[in-house]
Amino acid sequence: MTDNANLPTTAFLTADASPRLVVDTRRCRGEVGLYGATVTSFVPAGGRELLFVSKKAVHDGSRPVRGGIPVCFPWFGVGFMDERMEPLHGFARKLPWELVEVVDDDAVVTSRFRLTGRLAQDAPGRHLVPQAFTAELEVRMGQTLRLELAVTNTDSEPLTYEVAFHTYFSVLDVTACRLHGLEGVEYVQDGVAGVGSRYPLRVDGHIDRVYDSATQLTLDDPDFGRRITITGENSSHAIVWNPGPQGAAEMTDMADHEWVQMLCVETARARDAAVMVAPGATARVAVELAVSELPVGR
Ligand code: TA6
Repeated sequence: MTDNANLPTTAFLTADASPRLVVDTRRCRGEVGLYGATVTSFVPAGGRELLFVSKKAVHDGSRPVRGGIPVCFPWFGVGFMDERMEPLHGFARKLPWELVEVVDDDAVVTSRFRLTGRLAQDAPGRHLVPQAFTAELEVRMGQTLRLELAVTNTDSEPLTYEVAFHTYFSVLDVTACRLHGLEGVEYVQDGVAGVGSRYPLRVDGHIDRVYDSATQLTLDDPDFGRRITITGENSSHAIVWNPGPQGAAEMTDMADHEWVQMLCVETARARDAAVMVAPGATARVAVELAVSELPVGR
């Protein structure tokens, strides 16, 4: 669907080189780029932007946008096989998805984006996951933001895949934030195992940890006075990533100082918990992001 005539009045497609679905209702405003089906903005009514997008992000479809919520699929990072799978984070975030439908039920605008194995046939890395599939990303924008990836195995062979919602949260100063829910939880960083301390996580530089966690997390940002609640469904891991000053300086699509303004808290189904779907079956993984006022004193 690329025709604005079929959209509700609360949504429209931009007609520029990087087409985006823009949703504007009394509950929220948001944007989803068709390239990678990447949510790049979500602003709940009366609130501020939830998602970080770098000022140096590239929006011409030549590479994933540095920010928003790229969908890592059909693998996360270097993948679930023993050898390194390329490209990093799978091919889905580097392909245009089809917009299937947009429905406004008054409280929530639901948009659906589709990527099939056929659309991905020429993508680098496709041979690593060669099965026929249909992936459908449902984006629900209301008072909260909910993403669900439903993958149907349309092949005669079983399908194994990983998925991560690689969410970049916008924060005023990451060093003042606290991430709750990973206390005492096991993680791996650079191949080395560790365990979260008994205190909420503070980030003051580079971090790249894959936590063995499927529980609800909360990110408290005292400077913005807000709490973000991150609820995964059918997920297995939480990834916390910030490039730190040196990492940001090395990236061409992130400004040097911007590491302070973002924190990735990713919701994934990955590694030993990769999804296995039988022929004809569908599997779903989802995340819901809700914003509330930070209780006084936190
Ligand atoms: O999910 C964390 C991570 O895998 C980091 O290791 C870091 O490289 C980040 O993702 C961003 O990856 P990208 O390919 O978008 O530069």
